[in-house]
Amino acid sequence: MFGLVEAEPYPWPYDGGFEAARTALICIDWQVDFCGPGGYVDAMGYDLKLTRAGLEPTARVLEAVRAVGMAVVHTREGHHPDMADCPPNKLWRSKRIGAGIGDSGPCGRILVRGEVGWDIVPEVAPMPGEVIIDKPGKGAFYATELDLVLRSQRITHLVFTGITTDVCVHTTMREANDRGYECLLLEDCTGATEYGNYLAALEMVKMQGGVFGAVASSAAFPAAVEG
Ligand code: C5J
Repeated sequence: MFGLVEAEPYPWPYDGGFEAARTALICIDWQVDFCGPGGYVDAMGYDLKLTRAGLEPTARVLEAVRAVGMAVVHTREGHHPDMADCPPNKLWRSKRIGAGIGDSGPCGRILVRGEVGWDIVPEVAPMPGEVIIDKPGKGAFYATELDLVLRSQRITHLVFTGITTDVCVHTTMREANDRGYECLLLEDCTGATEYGNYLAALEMVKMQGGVFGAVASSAAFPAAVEG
């Protein structure tokens, strides 16, 4: 049993401590399309420094949790090559801003499964045996086996890293919270396409006494795991 993590708005978790066997590190969408040159976020004209900022701290957290045998789950947002699982409104909006899902770019077809842009970047690449969840939406519980995988392993506590804070990380954390998982977001292991949205997303987790869980620095989390 590991002790409490120094977090806001309360020392995490609510139930006094956490076990490696009941906790998973969830790494959301660390894909070239969201943080690599020539990917989707780059095509939309955003500053990649913001979405790449969390890579180094996340790599350190991965090392710490793997050392104690904690489960690691990676997610990837993407669509089937025939786009049958891409809602027309999502497609239309992306094309409207000149970064059409399914269109060809420097990293292959944008947000399409199997393309270079859809791959997870090497800094935080999955290790053999780690679960990878492929999702068509923003939330990792929607239209995937994530809940079944977690419940089958009797996992009750989730620690989040990934991008983007205000979109796929937030959506998944909200979905997890509604399902009763006790959630922690590592603030330096995540980033958004706009810095103001990153800050706002952190605040939204913490408001109302921790409406979606708690937020901590990654420095506090490995300390808790190792301590
Ligand atoms: C977005 C994501 N931002 N992974 N996806 O479209 O947050």
